[in-house]
Amino acid sequence: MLYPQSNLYRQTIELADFWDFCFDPNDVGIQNGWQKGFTDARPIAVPASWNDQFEDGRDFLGPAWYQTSFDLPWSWDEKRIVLRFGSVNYLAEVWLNGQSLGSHEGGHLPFEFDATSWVKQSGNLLVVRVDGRLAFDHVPPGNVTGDAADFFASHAGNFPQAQFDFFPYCGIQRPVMLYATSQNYLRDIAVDTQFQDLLGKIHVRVERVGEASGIARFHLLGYGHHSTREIPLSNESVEVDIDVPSVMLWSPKNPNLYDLSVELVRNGNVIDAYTLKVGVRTIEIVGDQLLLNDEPIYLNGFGRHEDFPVVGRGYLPALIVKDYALMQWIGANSFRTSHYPYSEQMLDLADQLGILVIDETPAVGLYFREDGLEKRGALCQQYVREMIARDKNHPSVIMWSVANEPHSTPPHTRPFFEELYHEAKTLDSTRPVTLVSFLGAGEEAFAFYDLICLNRYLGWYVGPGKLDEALSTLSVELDSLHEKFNKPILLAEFGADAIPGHHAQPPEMFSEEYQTELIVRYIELLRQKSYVVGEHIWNMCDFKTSQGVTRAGALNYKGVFTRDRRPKLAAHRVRELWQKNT
Ligand code: BDP
Repeated sequence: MLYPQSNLYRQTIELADFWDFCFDPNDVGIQNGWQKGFTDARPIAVPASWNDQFEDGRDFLGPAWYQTSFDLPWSWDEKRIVLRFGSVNYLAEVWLNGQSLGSHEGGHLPFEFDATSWVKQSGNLLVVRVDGRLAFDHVPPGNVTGDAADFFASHAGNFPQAQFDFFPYCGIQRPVMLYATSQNYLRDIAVDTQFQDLLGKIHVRVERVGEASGIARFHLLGYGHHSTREIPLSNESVEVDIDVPSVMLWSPKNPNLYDLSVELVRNGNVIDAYTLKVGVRTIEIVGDQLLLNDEPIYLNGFGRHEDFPVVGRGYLPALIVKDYALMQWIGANSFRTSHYPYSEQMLDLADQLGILVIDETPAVGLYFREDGLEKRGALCQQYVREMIARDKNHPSVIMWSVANEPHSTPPHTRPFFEELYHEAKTLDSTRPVTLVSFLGAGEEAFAFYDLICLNRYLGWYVGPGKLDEALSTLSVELDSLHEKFNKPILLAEFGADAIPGHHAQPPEMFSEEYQTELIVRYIELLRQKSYVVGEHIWNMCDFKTSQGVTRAGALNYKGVFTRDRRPKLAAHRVRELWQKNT
């Protein structure tokens, strides 16, 4: 899936504005668009979650209605016009001028509709129904009852009743865009890259729609290199291998990016074009090592969230810049998009700045009660497909994570995760695929995933306050996990809550000192294990979650930065360690 782009052959507008909005607590519903009976429409900012924008809607999860009107820019006649949503959480239904365009399930991933037949030059009315209510057959799940709820001991009874530990923000959370292309257009571009000595190779596959006459032209530009290739069109897809002599590889130290422009040309005229940033790099697991460009790489960084006051999980460009500035300040080289794919812009900047990303689907808190299992399985597959379709061309993305902490003890979870693994590998054989688990040796899926990602809270939830015990248990467990599965291990989560400004000597739980000591001692231990390929602290920043007795102020305080991005004591100590290692 190509992100909308403006150039001589494509044009994009963003419907970012104040839209009309109303809650529909009784699920009155509408027919063919905005319900006339809703008299209490109020302005809402798009994109942003709705929960923190009003005084009466924080815990209301839907359904709700959005409406806006727009005119087209001039010169869009004869064009194919597409309406694209970057992320709507959780269920979206869309009408344009009274016509249903379709629906989408699942937040954090884009979807689009061909609106050509329904859009007018002026006076268009766009209506979106959003339903973020939690349900047992959603992914991620919520409001689970019965036995399955017992699995979620730490979240049980929290309000809202999410089966995951972050606030279930709802709404239109990323940009809504309209874009125009010609009727013959580039549908998709996929690159994968290799190199041998100084010779880089970029394999490009282009999918296009429209008449089969003409050529596809490829320009590669950067670092003194400029080459052009032309391939005659015959099928719906075209492939080419481009050689890059004296290649400048992409890496965290040197995030070199080439410009690849693809043009569709007929009778000498360009009819569509798209430019993609391409980083030439390889990533693979060999033995106990993670190799980037054939060199071992150690991941130090964080699990994170897209989360900020007022906007919730809404797209906030300044926050993206700030978070990368903090990552660079502290010396992080990587993060995981826990527990859902982050914005495309977050990945664009990771490409530019040389940050390594483990890209994770929204499959968090999965449980395996029979009812709804088939639907949840289909959704997990859909998320894997949508995430890879969206993010496959980012050099910064070094790995796919199909799920976080599934409750995968029953036997039928094995085929479930085998299928997800194969889905990811079939779509992209160039990246390792992982699954993040708290089960340890009991996680059968570790047998066939490429890397072991383990979450551990010893000294916190398990053995609170007992750090010596925590460290020796962890050490033994890591060794036996490695012995059992014979794969490299990333400690994908570890940490402790610290209330900013709360101090204790000797350190005790919830103090900045205890968080610091726990993190530093974990890191020191991890560095002694040759098969450990990384440490991701949970979490980079404090973040909002449901209300419950373990979450003071409805915040998870495991950030080494506060929610407003101020360093805690741990941040300074981690910085000393990470700066030394980079
Ligand atoms: C882990 C989850 C993460 C939570 C964390 C915690 O993966 O989402 O926020 O625990 O409890 O199990 O802080």
